[in-house]
Amino acid sequence: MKVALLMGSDSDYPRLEPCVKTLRELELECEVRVLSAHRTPGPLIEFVRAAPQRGIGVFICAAGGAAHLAGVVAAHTDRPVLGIPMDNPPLNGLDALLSTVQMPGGVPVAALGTGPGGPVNAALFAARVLALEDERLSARLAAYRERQAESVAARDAALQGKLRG
Ligand code: RP5
Repeated sequence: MKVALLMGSDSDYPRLEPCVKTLRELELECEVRVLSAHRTPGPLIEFVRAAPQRGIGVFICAAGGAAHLAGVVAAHTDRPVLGIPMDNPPLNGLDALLSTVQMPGGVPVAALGTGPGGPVNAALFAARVLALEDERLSARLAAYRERQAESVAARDAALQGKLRG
């Protein structure tokens, strides 16, 4: 199955590149679109309604400010929806975080953190959902985790070397 990464504006994209990179690293196919809950509500809903026919299993929705993208998508699908609150000024993401996380009961959105961890974790979370029905993806996730642990161990060894002078 595929992932859809939707964003409210192309101005969000530079901070979402780590999400795309992580999805690619896990060999997950992804449709990446600029679709806004406020500026293009009609095309957004058309996209969401047609998405299952194209094999989209999980939606990742990134938006800043009054971030309604994930909530509107969740209102039009039964597939899992992950929300990335973008850390835009002047409130630096607190506005988007609250808009994304405070959904009414009955319309679930899984909110990621604001800041650089959110886009990467959204990709990994989407992969974990799809890996429930995909053993090869599950193995790729295990390998990703292994590489991550090796990288931390290498950085620890480098730090120990530096501290010894
Ligand atoms: C949101 O408004 C977008 O997700 C973006 O984070 C923010 C600002 O959009 P632009 O004015 O840069 O297009 O809907």
